[in-house]
Amino acid sequence: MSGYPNQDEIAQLKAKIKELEDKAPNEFSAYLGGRSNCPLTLTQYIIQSAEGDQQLAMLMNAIQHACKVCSDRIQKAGPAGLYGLAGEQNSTGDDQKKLDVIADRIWIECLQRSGVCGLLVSEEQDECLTEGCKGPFCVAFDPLDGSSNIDCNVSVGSIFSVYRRTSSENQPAEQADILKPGTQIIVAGYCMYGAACELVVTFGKGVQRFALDPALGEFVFVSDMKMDPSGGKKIFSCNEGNSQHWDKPIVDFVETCKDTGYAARYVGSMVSDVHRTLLYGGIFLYPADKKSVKGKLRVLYEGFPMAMITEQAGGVASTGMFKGKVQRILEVMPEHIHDRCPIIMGGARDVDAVTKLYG
Ligand code: AHM
Repeated sequence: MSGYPNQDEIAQLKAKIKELEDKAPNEFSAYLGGRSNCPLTLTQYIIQSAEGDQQLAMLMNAIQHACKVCSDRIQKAGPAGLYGLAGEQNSTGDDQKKLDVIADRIWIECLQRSGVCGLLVSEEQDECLTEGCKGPFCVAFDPLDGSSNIDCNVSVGSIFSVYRRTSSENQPAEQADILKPGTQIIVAGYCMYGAACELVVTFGKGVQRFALDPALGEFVFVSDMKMDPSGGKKIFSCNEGNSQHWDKPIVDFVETCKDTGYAARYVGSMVSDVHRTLLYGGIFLYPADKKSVKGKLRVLYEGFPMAMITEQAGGVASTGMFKGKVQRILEVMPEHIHDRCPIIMGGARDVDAVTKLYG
């Protein structure tokens, strides 16, 4: 007896391996790889995508940690008494919910403690935060998007965009370091706190989708996000309650949708509505109107990151008619950190149909 398998035993082992490989996918298949070239966990993906930039990897790990902590607080919000108003108003005059305030604290603490952020812009803060901040990145974020849905356990999300500072790191960062077009964003993403907690991210080379495995505490790869080039499902998503204030092209487009068998879907949380649009197809609109000539949604931490993700997934993101011309969202020049812009995003089939109506 040599202790080594003989030729017959080796052949039997090979046959056994082949049999296992040929089996239909089961609940463990995702964890055993083989579906994509993407690494299995978000942490692995961050390390790979940072391409040796340790500070960028630190930043992205801080962001994924903020999302995990927010997800945990949202899950426990009911029994922990975290629903309802905090009693304050945020920078743009909205009443803050308790969870808005908690999510804001979580994001700020995670980003500051990463040690690599020179400047932060939060929807919940009037001014840029630079105190206690040092490092090459500027991050704009909406810690908890979808305020109206927070207290009724409907999906909400966090949205973020990351810029690399171009000014000297020896000086404190300034507002000008982040008031730049979206074309200069290096990483954008969102986390959806829905039936599952999902984090979607782009480093400017396609879009990847991860889901939080609560047992592991890890975001695990789900799929690449690529919009159906044909436009996908015929779905339009907007708050039609504002239609009396819309301009004619938007009114006409939505009427055409209704006349041509489109389904209406509107959660009222941008993260959820855009997530569905990317996965199923169709179009999401929050256009300008006569009441709000710049629209409702904010450029730096809503419009830009979602536009970058949409474009990276193969879609189109336009402002519609804005300041006298139809613009690509990513080319808008923000004048103020809480600036707003109109948003029309989704597949080319539908977004181009809207922009054509402006002549
Ligand atoms: P918020 O910043 O107060 O949460 O508002 C942002 C939300 C988006 O998530 C959503 O697309 C939109 O506002 C819904 O607005 P409306 O309630 O006017 O339809």
